[in-house]
Amino acid sequence: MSRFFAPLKLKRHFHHLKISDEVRSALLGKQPVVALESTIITHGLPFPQNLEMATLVESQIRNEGAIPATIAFIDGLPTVGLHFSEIERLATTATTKAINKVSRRDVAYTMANKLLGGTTISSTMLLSHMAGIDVFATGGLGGVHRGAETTMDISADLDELGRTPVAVVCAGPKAILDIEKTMEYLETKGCMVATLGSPGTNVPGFYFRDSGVPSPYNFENFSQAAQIINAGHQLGLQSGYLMCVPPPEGIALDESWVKGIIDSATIKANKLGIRGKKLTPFLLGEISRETQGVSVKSNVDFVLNNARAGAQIAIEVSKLSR
Ligand code: PSU
Ligand code: MN
Repeated sequence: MSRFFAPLKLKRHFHHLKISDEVRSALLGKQPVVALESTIITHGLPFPQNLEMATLVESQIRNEGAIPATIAFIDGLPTVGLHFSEIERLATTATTKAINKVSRRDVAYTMANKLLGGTTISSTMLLSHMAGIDVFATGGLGGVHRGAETTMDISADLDELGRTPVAVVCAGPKAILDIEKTMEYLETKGCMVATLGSPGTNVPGFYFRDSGVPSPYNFENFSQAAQIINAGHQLGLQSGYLMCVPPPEGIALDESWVKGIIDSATIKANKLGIRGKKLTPFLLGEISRETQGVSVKSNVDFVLNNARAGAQIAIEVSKLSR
């Protein structure tokens, strides 16, 4: 059902993607598929934790009964469903920095110049939609940066959520951001936002369970999440869905400890003049250093937790669209 409304012209682009045999046959057989991004491998986590995470998240999705599709640019080729050797190449090349961080604006350049590229949430959504994948799981969302009223630094993730009908399952916007402004911007762009939990549960703020910012909507189980996505698909709505999953008590970080670290990292970035696509990786690196790797461990745990939710949502969506 969902593909019925996809614009016909996408069919042409489908042939320019390299889709693995496993993912292709899962999609043709209407089996649940969960897309995964690769910027978190190339720019979000250090080696070897990036490789560990990328492997664990795929097995997590398989264990839940869905098919994982990690997405990246391999020598310029938009590739959906990476093989282990390709994931390994991304993870190890990340340390040499010879790899592009690809949001929507970087896509054409990366292809034309045959670059190796990690896909952010924005370009992963774009390629997922072209391939016909409805659900995508990751760690934390990009958003409106603090001080955006002067820098205008607003992640391309948000505009993509306004224009591409893919559901992103994550632990909320990162706490390094201005979460209130991020929610305002998503409303303007027309992105549906819902948080797992009883009515009134706030949006989580990756690394914390509760950002203090209200969630426009809530869902209490994965079937409810799938019904929202399915309703949008049936109408042919071309905007995205943000499904927030608060990290469980045991894996969320202590707010009073990490807040100070985030504040000093932000001040340091300003002092050093770090802007644009370098800012998020810089902040994540600083937090990892200052927490002695604790933030990296929770980042991995969040991705795994979201992958479980993403797989369950994909399973429910596939039941509805059969
Ligand atoms: N979440 C993480 N680590 C990351 C990212 C998200 O825990 O590295 C990446 C995602 O790929 C997201 C990107 O799309 O950061 C946003 O970057 P920017 O703020 O430059 O738009
Ligand atoms: Mn930015």
